[in-house]
Amino acid sequence: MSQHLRNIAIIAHIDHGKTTLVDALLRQSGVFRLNQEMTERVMDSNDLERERGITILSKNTSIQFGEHTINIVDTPGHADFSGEVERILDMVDGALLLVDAAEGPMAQTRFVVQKALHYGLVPILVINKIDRPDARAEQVVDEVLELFIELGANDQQIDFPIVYASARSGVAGHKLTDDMKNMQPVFETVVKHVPAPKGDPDAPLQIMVTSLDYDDYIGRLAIGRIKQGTLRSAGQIAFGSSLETLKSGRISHLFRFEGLKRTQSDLASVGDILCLAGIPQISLGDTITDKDNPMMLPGLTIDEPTLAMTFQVSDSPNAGKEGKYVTSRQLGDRLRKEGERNASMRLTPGDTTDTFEVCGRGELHLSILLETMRREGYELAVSSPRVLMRRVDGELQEPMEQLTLDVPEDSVGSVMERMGERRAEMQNMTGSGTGRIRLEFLIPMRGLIGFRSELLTQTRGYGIMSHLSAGYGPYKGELAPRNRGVLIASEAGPVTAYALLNLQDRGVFFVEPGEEVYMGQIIGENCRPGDLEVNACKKKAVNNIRTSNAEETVKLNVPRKMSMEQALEYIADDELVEITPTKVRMRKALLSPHDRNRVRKQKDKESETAAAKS
Ligand SMILES: Nc1nc2c(ncn2[C@@H]2O[C@H](COP(=O)(O)OP(=O)(O)OP(=O)(O)O)[C@@H](O)[C@H]2O)c(=O)[nH]1
Ligand SMILES: [Mg+2]
Repeated sequence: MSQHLRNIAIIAHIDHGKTTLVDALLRQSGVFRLNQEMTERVMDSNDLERERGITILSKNTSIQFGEHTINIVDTPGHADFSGEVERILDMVDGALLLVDAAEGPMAQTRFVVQKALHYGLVPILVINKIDRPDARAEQVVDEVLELFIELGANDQQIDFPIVYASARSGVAGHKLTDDMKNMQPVFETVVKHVPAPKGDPDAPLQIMVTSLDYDDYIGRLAIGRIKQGTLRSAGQIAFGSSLETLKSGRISHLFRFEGLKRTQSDLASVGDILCLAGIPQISLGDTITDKDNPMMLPGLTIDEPTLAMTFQVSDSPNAGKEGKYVTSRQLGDRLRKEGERNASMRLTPGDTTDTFEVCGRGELHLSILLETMRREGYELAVSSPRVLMRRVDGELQEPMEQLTLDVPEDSVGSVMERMGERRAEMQNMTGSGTGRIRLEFLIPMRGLIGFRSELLTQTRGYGIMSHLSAGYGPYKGELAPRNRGVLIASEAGPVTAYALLNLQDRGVFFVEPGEEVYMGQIIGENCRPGDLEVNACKKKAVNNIRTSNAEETVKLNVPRKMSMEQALEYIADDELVEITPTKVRMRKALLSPHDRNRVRKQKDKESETAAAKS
């Protein structure tokens, strides 16, 4: 059986078309009956993935090609999920490396190639999007070859097969000039070049748990591949991370992935990728093994979290009005449940019983959790993200990122200036002769927070950025704080057009007439440094001159609407983002001006005494 099995992962930089390629493969393998409608990017199955058009969780599927079964793992391309991709590679023997025919290899391409080489996978290069008018397929092949050489690939690895494709149109060919009709060349190349799984089916069982999932009815699910041995459902097994700590358990359900479904099975052997239920205490990186003759697999490396945020129940005057789950017990339970399946998330109790420290891999990783919770009906407040530093031999170190920017020529100057403020060091600058420049920097992760929206402003929407973890580096010193203060509501009530009109020259507003605000809420950006309290609820005194509300609204500037992510990046240390199922608001952590004054005075005093001492 296993000589007809192929296990592959699809890896690439973000948006190079991985999920679209899986679509085309599924469609052409007859998983869908002819009259069955198939949505686009069917593997991006959760709501958030569909809305954002990105893959967040890797997913398994399998396809029948003649007598061969091809297990496919679609992986996320965003750098925050690199750890997940790395674990997946432990499960496969080959990888389809997708590269956009116009963009060429990008930061994440480099990362996945490095890992694929490290795991000794057989790579197949798929030059995708050859239908793009700006496609430059041949040149991109050379660039990929250079990348392989630079990353130390051996002769055999450099000799990778190449397929040209337009995943969106569902066609591929071995040569650019081929008459392309379908995805057959991709299937053929996989079957021909990727080896069948090796391993002795009669040896003691070994499965490495590479992903976790959760099912409301059967509980925790462990996903992994059989390295050796044979597994029967309802069988007794042992599991754990070392021989000394092995526990015994019983598999209640054994599933395989088939098309888009999980199908129950009662026997599995070498190379099969499985989903197992019945072991609630199992963790990522555990080995599942024979209980009488246990044999361990080397553990997985799981990325350490780099970013922390404080989650707390909302205590604003709005608390409890918009959400379904509002207590700290509900919040704590939800976060603990998340910890069960979200491998790179870590949860610790905060300073008070109402706060929780949530650590994750990056801004996107944490904001996706927040967005998911918000949709489930949670109401909460969160602090701005803090980078987790570490101390090695007395030296303070911080996480660094390798940043690649692709910007129009005329914005290079202003972008470089912003990079300087954010303590980035330029490492490379190349022009493709098309009016766009590629810039590479090494930048502290702190400096990246909030940069995406700034880049879009600086480049009028034409800038592209991607980044990749570059480990830890020495602490780079303080970054300049936000250079503008905020406008804070001094009164509670509905915002009036009259008040906004009179306050317009103070700055930009985040609220519009009619919106309810509360004291201490951040309602705009001051055009000067320093915070300013304003009354945005003031009503017009009754007089003889009549102007209608509508007239005033016309003269108002358009408010700046912030998404949840923009708000998280925007807030300062003494501020919070309040998230409810219907709204995202920003607020001062201390709502009363009196409290804020007291804290400020105390801080001033402390720095005075510190200055006097030194
Ligand atoms: N022109 C063209 N566009 C394509 C092709 N394949 C995919 N796309 C488009 O590229 C975009 C990204 O495609 P996805 O399949 O979501 O890319 P992905 O690699 O799965 O992205 P992540 O999972 O977020 O890393 C979508 O808008 C696709 O429609 C292609 O062959 N030609
Ligand atoms: Mg995808």
